[in-house]
Amino acid sequence: MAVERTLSIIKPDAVAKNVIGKIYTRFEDAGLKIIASKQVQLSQADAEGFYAVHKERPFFNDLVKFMISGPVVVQVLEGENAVLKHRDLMGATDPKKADAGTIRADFADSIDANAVHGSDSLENAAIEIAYFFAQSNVYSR
Ligand code: RTP
Ligand code: MG
Repeated sequence: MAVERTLSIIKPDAVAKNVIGKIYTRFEDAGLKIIASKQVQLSQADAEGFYAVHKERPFFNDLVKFMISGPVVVQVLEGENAVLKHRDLMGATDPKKADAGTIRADFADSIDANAVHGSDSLENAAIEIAYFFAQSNVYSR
């Protein structure tokens, strides 16, 4: 299996719940290395740009409003099969449908406030990582 990188965001609801460390521990326990990280308050333009693929979806405005409602923590995770491994750790988009023991089952309240984001493909991971981090701030090891 190939070593991959993926982009993870701890969303405002999970930051407000003070579970950044608990979520980081799940990444590390699964063998994913945090090779870049920052806490940031997204602007409306930042959030709209990041979620541009969802621009035409009915939930777009609420999603942007939620993502700028407080600071987020953004990180690059690196490891074997990182994209899929991270999606598995996150669980289903709707926490009511998420498997027990996943991040969303344990920390998310609703499909809107669902604790975390993760890239859904290797191709999107590269785009999303570049959206948030200069190459010089990603510390592969
Ligand atoms: P994410 O991008 O945040 O990792 O989540 P995802 O891939 O599991 O879900 P996606 O389809 O990419 O949707 C992005 C975010 O929009 C919100 N959403 N709301 N009300 C709805 O039907 C609905 N569908 C999606 C969720 O917060 C989702 O994480
Ligand atoms: Mg998505």
